[in-house]
Amino acid sequence: MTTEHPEEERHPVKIVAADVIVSSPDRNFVTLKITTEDGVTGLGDGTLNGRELSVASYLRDHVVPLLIGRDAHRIEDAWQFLYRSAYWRRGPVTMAAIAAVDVALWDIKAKAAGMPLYQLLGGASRTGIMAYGHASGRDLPELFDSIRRHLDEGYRSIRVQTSVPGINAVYGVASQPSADGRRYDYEPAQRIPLPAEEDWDTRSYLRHLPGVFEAVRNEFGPELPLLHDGHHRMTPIQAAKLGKALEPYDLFWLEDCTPAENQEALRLVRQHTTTPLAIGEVFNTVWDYQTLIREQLIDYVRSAVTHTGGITAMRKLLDFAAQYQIKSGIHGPTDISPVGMAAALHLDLAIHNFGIQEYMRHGALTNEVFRQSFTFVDGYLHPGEQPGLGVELDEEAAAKFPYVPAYLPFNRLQDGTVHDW
Ligand code: EZ4
Ligand code: CO
Repeated sequence: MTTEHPEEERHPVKIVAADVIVSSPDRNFVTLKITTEDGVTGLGDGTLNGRELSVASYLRDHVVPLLIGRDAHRIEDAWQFLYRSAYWRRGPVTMAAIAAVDVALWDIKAKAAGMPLYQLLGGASRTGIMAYGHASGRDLPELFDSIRRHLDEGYRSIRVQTSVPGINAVYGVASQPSADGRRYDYEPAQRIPLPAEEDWDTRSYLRHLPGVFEAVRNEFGPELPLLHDGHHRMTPIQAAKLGKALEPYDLFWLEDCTPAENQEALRLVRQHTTTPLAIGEVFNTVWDYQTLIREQLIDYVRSAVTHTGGITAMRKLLDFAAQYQIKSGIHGPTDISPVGMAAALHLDLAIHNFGIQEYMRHGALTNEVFRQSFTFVDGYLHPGEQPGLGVELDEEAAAKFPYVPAYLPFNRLQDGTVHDW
């Protein structure tokens, strides 16, 4: 038996630099690059759509000074230190900043091990990651074309969003006019100085949507997994009514049917419908799911690695969910950078309770700034076999695209009342 503490034999690998890079190729991204004394670098994503500079400041002004000199390999300790030592816990800005650090440290650890990150998370539990794409249309012919295009691209699961008669601008519809002249769909943040005002009427939406799903099922048959995003707009009883009305069309999930910071609302929805429920893209900790998971009020966890404290926190959240047969549906819009997306893919591949992964393609400029190793073949994603996350940041390219103010839209009802967007 040795009397020496093994800790004394292991040399820490010190963090010598942490740089916050804000770049706006097709949209704004906040990237953290951590460098160790032996020259290994890791990337983390801290992008928070429409509030990017708050995370950049949180990192630059308050987190980077705490990182210098720390041991890059003590990831759990860094996570707990950043979460607990701030005293002020949770919130999207804080948790995106912690996520950026956490993912960058996992990238470093996996590079140091010479392995793709998923290997450190237990290795692959499957051969590929089922992705869903976003089809949309202002009317049925346009929607059908969009679904066909996605099927041609290889997608095997499709989210369906549609315009609603009497409403001018509805979330998720690619071809409707956008205030900044760009394609409007999954890139709803617009590069304009004030948030665009959109209109909403839940009764019109509830009347229109079941007919659209009926038409889609008639056209594309019973097998294709179909998803829909309610984007937080319904009351519990409205959501219950929609879930019931959609039951004949066998949805894979109905997402964000209510603004779920009131977790108990889902109890009411659940009593009325067997349509599977997905929630949580705006959540940022496991606590936001406590009632939802324990009482089995949802079927899919929608958190993003980028907004929920990184790999470390997501792993715990998804392991908790697994005890209740609740699966992952990790948020993957374009406002998650390729770095955040890669982190999600490594986790998707490793966890047992994988459900589905949202996948929207980034623009060409984004792919110039972030060089990626993931693949998308026949509807399945794979993070690739490069050591670490498999993403490299071209800092020269990033510097060509300075931050551009951009805001998500907001909703008003017909009488002028601000509504959930
Ligand atoms: O509107 O990420 O399911 N996906 C979504 C996204 C969100 C954006 C907001 O930044 O709801 O498109
Ligand atoms: Co959503």
